[in-house]
Amino acid sequence: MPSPASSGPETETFTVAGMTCEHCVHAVTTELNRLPGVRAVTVDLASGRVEVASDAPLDAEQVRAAVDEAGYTLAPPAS
Ligand code: 9UX
Repeated sequence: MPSPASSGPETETFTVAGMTCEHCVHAVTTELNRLPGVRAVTVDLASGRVEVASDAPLDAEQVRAAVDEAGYTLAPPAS
């Protein structure tokens, strides 16, 4: 089972604006799951918080593009 020495599972949290129903959640989840290395996507509809677990750090522009593709807006990082 090959595993890169330097990178382990990463979890990053984003905020997505505009999601108002479970279909929105599904759209965002589906698009983010298409990104390379993504293992799991968890969306909290009420808060708009999106957790993405991946094999390596995500490229912010890819995340933005995926959220955009789904029809929503990635909020600026809170910190
Ligand atoms: Mo329905 Mo969720 O249009 O956007 S998918 S509210």
